[in-house]
Amino acid sequence: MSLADSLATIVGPEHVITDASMLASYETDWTGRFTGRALAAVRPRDTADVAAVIAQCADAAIPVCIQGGNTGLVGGSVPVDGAVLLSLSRLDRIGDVDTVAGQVTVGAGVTLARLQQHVRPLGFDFGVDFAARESCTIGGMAATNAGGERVLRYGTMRAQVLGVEAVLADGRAVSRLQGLPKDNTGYDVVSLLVGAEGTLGVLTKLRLRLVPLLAARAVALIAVDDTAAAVRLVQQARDTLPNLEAAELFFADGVTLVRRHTGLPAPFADEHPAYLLLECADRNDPSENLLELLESSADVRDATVASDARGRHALWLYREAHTESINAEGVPVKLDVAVPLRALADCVAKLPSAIPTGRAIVFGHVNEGNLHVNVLDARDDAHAVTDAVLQLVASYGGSISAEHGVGRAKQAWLGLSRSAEEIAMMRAIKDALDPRGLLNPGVLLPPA
Ligand code: 2HG
Ligand code: ZN
Repeated sequence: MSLADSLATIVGPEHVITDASMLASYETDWTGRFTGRALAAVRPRDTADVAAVIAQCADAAIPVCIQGGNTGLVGGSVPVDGAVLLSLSRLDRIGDVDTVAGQVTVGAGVTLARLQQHVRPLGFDFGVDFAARESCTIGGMAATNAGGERVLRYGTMRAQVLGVEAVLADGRAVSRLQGLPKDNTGYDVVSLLVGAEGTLGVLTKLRLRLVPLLAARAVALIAVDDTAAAVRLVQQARDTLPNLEAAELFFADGVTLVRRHTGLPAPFADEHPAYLLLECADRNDPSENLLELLESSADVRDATVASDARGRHALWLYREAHTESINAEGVPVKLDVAVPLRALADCVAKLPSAIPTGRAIVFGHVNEGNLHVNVLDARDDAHAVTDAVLQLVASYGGSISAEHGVGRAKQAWLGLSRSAEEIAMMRAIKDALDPRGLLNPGVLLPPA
């Protein structure tokens, strides 16, 4: 029996896809930059299915590449040639909200938007949010330790995931879903699997911490002179606004692309070099404190504040439409990096002259010094552009990946952010848990 046939006995023939035209959507990433030819795409329904599929592939020594919403930006969600592509989209069950603990257990294939719809009517919210919410899955978000727009207040996925169920490279399942906030009983296997980019195990279920739903919100879009002014304002906002939730930075060239793609009007009568978006959230309308901040700061060139849902959404669009508006111009080289906040303005100023070719559109999450450097017209020079940006970031003691992961795109540069000793430690862990290198080969670490 072929591997595809034996996988069909586990998940049903309709969930083993081998037809080239139907495989295509699993084989290329969201940006269109990364692609690979899978032996088959397999769509298991639950942890037991995943365990059986992994065991079967291990028997046949066929690598397995794992895919959630396929919204990743570092080539970690597409297959390598000849691998089985394991799509987790059918693991989409959401448990009842544990209102006593403020927690919920969800399948890895649940999208962020569905989780939000599930918990919000009960007065809860999820601490991580970002623009790909309709498609990205909780499993993929955990595997990459995604961050997004609320890290300032709630931290990254590692701070939200209290437990996991996962299948290891040999098909054994581990389950740790109790969600105890205090639990000092040895190695933190949950945190190890979160952010491991599917190289140590397949996350199938997640126990999540929920946060209170704060429906009273105010968003300010603020025109500033430059990155340094934005950083000063964010520092002031952090010091004076306990309900500050998001601080996003973008620039005039990004707004031009967003307006071209979306048809949005100019945000202000005059064009400004840089824009800062601040959001506060609380139980009562936080606009007043936000307005006080704007009045007291010497860095505000112009500003507009919205507290109604429609107005807030309109302001957020200038920021959240960046990704699709840039993609509408061509396939960008996408580099998600972080530098210490003190170095952010300097790094942004140096970026245009640091890249050997192309046009860099920059935006990001300012409080974490997290920049999304999207370089257009540089696809043929992706390696040189990547090298230039990552070297610049490393020269500030920054990270080559702030929130998207290392994937295949940045694996060769891992040594810029991690010491040889740390990489050896990671390799030892990988070798212990996946000695034949069958899970997500080439992601994070070079193939064994
Ligand atoms: C965001 O912050 C995402 O919107 C995507 O992390 C960033 O498209 C990007 O480069
Ligand atoms: Zn981001």
